Amino acid sequence: PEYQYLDLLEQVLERGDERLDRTGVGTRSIFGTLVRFDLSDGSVPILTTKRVYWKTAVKEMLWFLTGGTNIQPLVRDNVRIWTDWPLATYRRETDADISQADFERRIAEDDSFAARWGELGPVYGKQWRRWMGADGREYDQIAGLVDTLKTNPASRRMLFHGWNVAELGSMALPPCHMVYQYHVTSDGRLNCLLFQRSVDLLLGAAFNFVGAAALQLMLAQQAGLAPGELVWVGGDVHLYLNHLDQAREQLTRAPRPFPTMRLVRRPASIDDYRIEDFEVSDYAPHASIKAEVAV
Ligand code: THF
Repeated sequence: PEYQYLDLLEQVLERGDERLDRTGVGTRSIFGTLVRFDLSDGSVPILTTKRVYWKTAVKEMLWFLTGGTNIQPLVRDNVRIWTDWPLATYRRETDADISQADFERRIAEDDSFAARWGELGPVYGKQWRRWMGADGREYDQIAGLVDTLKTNPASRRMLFHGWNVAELGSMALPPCHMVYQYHVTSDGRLNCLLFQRSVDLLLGAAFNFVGAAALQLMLAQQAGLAPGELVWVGGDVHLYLNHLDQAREQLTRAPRPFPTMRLVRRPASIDDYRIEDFEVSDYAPHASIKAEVAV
């Protein structure tokens, strides 16, 4: 189960270096960590020491794959984890005193409002599917990856990257989970190594594990492979100072076995997956843990 994750929580609590961060909330952080999850038995790292809304995390991953960078489709699908950043911009620039619910309603219902205020800039989806090259052409890193997985699985160049230096300034937030590298074993297992430069260990990490695992299942299915290991590497791994009590609470809970995730259908391409294609079984988590996200 999730002992490696719980060990990280404990390390950050016990010996994390405390300082003020970009958001003004303050963090305790450690630097340079690695966690391995074995997906070969069908299990996926959906944490059990609190309830994780895994469908939200999978929907987020599917949204990345569409190449979208506007929160409108997320909000219409009841995914609210990206609202805070556009909402903060809207409040700052218009001086409006609008609630999150009212802002989300306008984003969902009013296309021109969404076009103006729901845009995150050239974040994940743009870089993954339409990376603008110096030659003026757009590069689809995901299609390239699927093609290489099928045609040259021994390649050491199977990766995609979100850190487009020239475009960082126009992103609402530079990518946190930024490089995904893949590796195929001689017996046909697909391994993934994800490098994440910045890790909100209480809130974000749980989502990032699920998103990466879901993507690994989709890629494996498309390439006719079986899922192998998910190796997750964290750079600045931190707990926000307003998450310390929640982390302590989570550490009191005994982890349970990870659930399994199965794809119920084999879509024609990596672009054709829907949330209904994902089936999770034997998920028996502890109660959810509430925490504020730092913006
Ligand atoms: N910024 C910060 N500070 N933390 C992050 O985890 C984070 N992300 C994305 C971008 N910036 C970040 C946004 N992802 C939640 C989960 C993921 C997020 C943002 C917020 C969250 O609030 N989760 C709650 C509620 C879930 C729900 O409402 O469905 C939870 O209990 O898990 C990391 O990529």
